[in-house]
Amino acid sequence: MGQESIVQSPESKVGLSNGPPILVLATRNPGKIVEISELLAGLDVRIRSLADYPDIGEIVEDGRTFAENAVKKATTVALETGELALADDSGLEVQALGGRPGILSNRYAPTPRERNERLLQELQDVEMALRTARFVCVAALADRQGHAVARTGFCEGRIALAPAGEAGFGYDPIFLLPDLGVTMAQLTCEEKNRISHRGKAFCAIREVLEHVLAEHGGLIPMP
Ligand code: ITT
Repeated sequence: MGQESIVQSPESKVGLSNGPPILVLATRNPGKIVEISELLAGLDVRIRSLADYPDIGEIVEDGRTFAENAVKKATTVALETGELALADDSGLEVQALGGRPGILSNRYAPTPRERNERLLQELQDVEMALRTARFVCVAALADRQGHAVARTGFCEGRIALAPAGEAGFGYDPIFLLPDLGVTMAQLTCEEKNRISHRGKAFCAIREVLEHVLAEHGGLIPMP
């Protein structure tokens, strides 16, 4: 992609581009933005999201895996903005459903409430011992040359019999953490980040990001 097609950030447009590097979160999911911002706290970067780049259109998630989709989202946004970009592709795998909804977690039903209702309906005859599930998250970091690195995190649990809790987003109210006896939606953001798939993936990608910022001038070294 040529320089002329780069979508500028608000500060680049008004000549305020000096300062810590910009890191664009390549997501439109507000729940993810809250959690990821907390996971990146203390880094010497200026965090932006796609809300700051309204010219970037929908990125079609046509990969076969979480990793393919995460890398596609991160590289697309890094190339279009000319900045470092960090993407998250994530979802819920339910063992009794052969891993569904998996990479289609966001398209399983039109709204989060309907997705949870559909899942509870599909599992209505499945006993608690067989309601095992895991959240998966792939975090991908891409640089302005389109090179990308990805890290994966998992969180094991079960699908509850009924929703509980108001915090978090998506499937959190029906994702039971058997050791704690609560759903993910009954944890604070800090508690969720300590044990979640996203917390694990972003803790690992944060190490890569720190290295890239300190040693490589914002570029990911080629293997
Ligand atoms: P972006 O692509 O803009 O990041 P998205 O919501 O479309 O946002 P995904 O394609 O990665 O993101 O879909 C992930 C879906 O999986 C998400 O919408 C939720 O339904 C579910 N999900 C992922 N992480 C979750 C979490 O921590 N808690 C609850 N549900 C989660």
